[in-house]
Amino acid sequence: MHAKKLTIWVNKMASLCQPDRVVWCDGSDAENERFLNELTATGKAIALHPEKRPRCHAFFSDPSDVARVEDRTFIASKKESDAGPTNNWQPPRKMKKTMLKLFKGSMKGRTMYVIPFMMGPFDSPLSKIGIQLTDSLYVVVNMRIMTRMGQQALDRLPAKKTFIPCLHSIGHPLAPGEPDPLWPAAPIERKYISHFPEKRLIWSYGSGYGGNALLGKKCLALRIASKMAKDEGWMAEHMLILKITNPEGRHKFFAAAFPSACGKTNLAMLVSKLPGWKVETIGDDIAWISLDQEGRMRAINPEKGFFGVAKGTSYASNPSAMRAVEKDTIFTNVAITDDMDVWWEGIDGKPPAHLMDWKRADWTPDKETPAAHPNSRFTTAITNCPVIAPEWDDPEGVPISAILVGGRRPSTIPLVHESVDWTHGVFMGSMMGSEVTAATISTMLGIVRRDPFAMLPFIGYHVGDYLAHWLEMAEKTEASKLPRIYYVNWFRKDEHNRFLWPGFGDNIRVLKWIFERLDGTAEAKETPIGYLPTRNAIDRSGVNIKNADLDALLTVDPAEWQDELKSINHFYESIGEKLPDALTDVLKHIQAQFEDVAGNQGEGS
Ligand code: GTP
Ligand code: SPV
Ligand code: MN
Repeated sequence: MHAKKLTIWVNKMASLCQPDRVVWCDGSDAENERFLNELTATGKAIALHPEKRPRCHAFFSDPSDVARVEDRTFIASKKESDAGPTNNWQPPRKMKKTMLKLFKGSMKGRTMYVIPFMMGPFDSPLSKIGIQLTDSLYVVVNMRIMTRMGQQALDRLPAKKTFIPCLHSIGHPLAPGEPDPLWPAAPIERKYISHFPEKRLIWSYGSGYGGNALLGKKCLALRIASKMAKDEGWMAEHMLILKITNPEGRHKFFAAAFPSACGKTNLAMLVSKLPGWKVETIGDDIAWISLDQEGRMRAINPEKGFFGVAKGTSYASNPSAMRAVEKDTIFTNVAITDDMDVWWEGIDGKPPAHLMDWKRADWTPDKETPAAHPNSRFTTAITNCPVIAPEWDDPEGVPISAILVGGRRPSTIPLVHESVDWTHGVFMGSMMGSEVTAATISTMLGIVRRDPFAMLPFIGYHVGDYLAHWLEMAEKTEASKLPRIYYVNWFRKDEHNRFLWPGFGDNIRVLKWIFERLDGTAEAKETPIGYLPTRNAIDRSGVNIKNADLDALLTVDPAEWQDELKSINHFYESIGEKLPDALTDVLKHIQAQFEDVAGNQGEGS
């Protein structure tokens, strides 16, 4: 029955896109090897040094196709009010009409690959099956790393009863004899990354890069899943999941929402600078969270691999990621050394005298452009990660004790602060801001934008309804069973633009404070914005962090916060009437507390 539905859909899409042939992928090693051989034979991929990077390949995208395109990402819900002010809305009929024209014959001269994949552990009740049709072999070999792909996913179809259809074309049909570019794609104005939330359907046209094309990731596991989660009472979030163990051997699980290129992969694989403390990885980008029978929030990682930022990754900053990419890895838009190894800005050591840059051109250190693209990425299996947690594939998921939110904020936001209750925690998530990074194509790079729970580009419905959903989740259980919410900021700077906090492995010092707050043993002081650590509550053993720097990191400056609260209020107004009143109440309460403090100071001194 379900198999029949699948065949009918595949045939229908094949007659629309008119590929020369249709290939069903089984996900086997042999098949993968065949695909990679084909990709290297056509020059699309470069095989790296067989001893230095065994079974690793490099790809280089077209310079117009290097990141997610938020301007070309659409939510085609029936009603505009269901997409809300933060999404590009299109009426579903119009969207379909536009895209049907583009898809018609879009795979001519190419192969259509059918990729069955599972998001989540095979036997988890929360897992979903997706079927992606694509004319990009690059997408196929990446989806094999990122998802549980192939026959095993197909075998679950009768049990799951349904699948999420994901149609993808790079939008570059070939006339007979026409040469195939190394990275075919459609021009920006013809790219469409479209979601039909009510139909649970994804249509993506014109891009072969990352979240635009690996449809299990942002399209399915966040935009469509967030809508399903809203309807069904669970949550799909842009969060890493980690396991933290203290020196006594007790552990907890934390989830953390940071915007793109703001440190999720790094925190998920943190190598502790504090003896006895240990972090292990469950996931680095997406968490699906539901309430268990006891009323606790449990999370699974729907993915099976990492599509991580290469730039800035080094043995010094993230040794576990470096070890994960030593073998069986795909690199995209990195630079290549003369001995066929990879290189990027921020990797260990000095730049070599000569490289091939991400545009496949000669590069020497005097060249003004970077050798690797700022959004260069590695695709590697989670099982390659040396610090993977044993629970990573547990169908039940792991119980979450703390949710961290954060982003790149050069000022205002302290190193860490704790919410007073769930509603205040949701306020923290709702007001998140961050400097825009290269993970999306944007003219706003470096400018702070509001990004609630790091989900701004990924909420498949109205942002006001999304925030209401966060509040509703709490009504289904007891307050004591909910994770506590913390706001962290590794990116605060001094007046010379220097990071005040060492970050990376030293972030364990903040995780330790959170762990001990949950145990009720760490000290905190109350401020208008929540609980902050006292200076001595942050463990500085084995590192030289000056008192003045730590004091600056823990400063809550009333003048800065006046501006912040104004800016949050402005953002809230843009959300409109669907914004829950409870969040405006928190905003007013914080405002009033600042006024109290100012009043008291005036009277007292
Ligand atoms: P996406 O995959 O785009 O969702 O990104 P991500 O949130 O996983 O970000 P990632 O961990 O890949 O980090 C992105 C960039 O932030 C890298 O260049 C890191 O070097 C830098 N970064 C990560 N953690 C820290 C930190 O603690 N301090 C500082 N200063 N930089 C960091
Ligand atoms: C992000 O941008 O948040 C990513 C990379 O994780 S992509 O898969 O392109 O969305
Ligand atoms: Mn991400």
